[in-house]
Amino acid sequence: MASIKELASKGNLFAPGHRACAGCGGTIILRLVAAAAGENTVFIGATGCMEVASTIYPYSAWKVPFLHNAFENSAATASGVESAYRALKKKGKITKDINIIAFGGDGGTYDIGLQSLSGAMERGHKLLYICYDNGAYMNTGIQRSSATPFGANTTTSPAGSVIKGKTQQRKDLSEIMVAHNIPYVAQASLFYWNDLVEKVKKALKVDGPSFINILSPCPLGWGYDPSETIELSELAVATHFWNVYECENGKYKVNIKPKKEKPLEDFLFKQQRFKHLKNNPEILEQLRAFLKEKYENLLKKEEISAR
Ligand SMILES: Cc1ncc(C[n+]2csc(CCOP(=O)(O)OP(=O)(O)O)c2C)c(N)n1
Ligand code: SF4
Ligand SMILES: [Mg+2]
Repeated sequence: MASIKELASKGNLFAPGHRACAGCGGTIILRLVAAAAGENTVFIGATGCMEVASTIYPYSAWKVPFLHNAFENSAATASGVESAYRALKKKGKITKDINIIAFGGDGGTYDIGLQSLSGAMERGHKLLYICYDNGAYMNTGIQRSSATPFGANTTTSPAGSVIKGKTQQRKDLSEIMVAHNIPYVAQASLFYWNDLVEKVKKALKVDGPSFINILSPCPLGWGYDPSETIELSELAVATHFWNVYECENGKYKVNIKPKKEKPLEDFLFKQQRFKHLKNNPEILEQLRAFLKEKYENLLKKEEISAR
């Protein structure tokens, strides 16, 4: 298990002074991922808040090599980096082991970069792809994505008299990644930082592609006080809004099974984006049923894996 001391000894490979909002979950994720991976790492970032806020020319928050990408192609670029690295290693021009980590937000991963991600995973490149999922296109003003939860208010799924927030349930990208038959797929939450760090280390050791989806609270887009990012990361798991699990070579393990389950409302009503659901119980119940089924299905898959 990782210790705080061990992580702190790595220094900040993702440095402070970037332009993200106070309390941004994405920056905490990147800092933890960078600390877990260490300095022999190349990061490849799709456009989105984490790229825009960390690399405003001529500044960079990255103390390791970072490749800026368009929205669509972070995984494609990472595939190229990995192929070049493999060739140079074969020729003896590179001797050290290097981690290749591509990342993107939910817009850049669930939607716009899905084709290049799918290709990279199917071709079997040895790289880790991290999705920081804040549930909307935050950088351009909170537009809905296929990761936006059912019922959430965004600027393109506005809660009003016509619709009551997003009218579709979220796409399950982690399960789409499992369907690629890659060696390692996981979901993580910031609150369980140790689990997150261990997952990054495990993913980087795998001989092939790996994917980790991390819930990324966003004070601006979710509408909550920046001091509550970590609390929301815990509540998301305790209410089964977000499940912390892994699928290693097709075998499922639910890493966090909350001892004290909490009502979904505890998570939802700390956020402005769900406040209209107080007056729309039928939408809340549809969301609750969807989440309940997801968690129960995961437990079933875990049980089958153990047989
Ligand atoms: C092809 C393309 N379309 C639109 C944009 C504008 N754009 C830049 S960042 C962004 C939102 C990114 O959303 P997401 O990937 O979820 O990351 P977040 O901003 O939420 O961190 C958009 C729409 C772009 N850069 N390229
Ligand atoms: S809008 Fe959200 S994701 Fe973007 S920097 Fe601010 S808190 Fe982070
Ligand atoms: Mg987003």
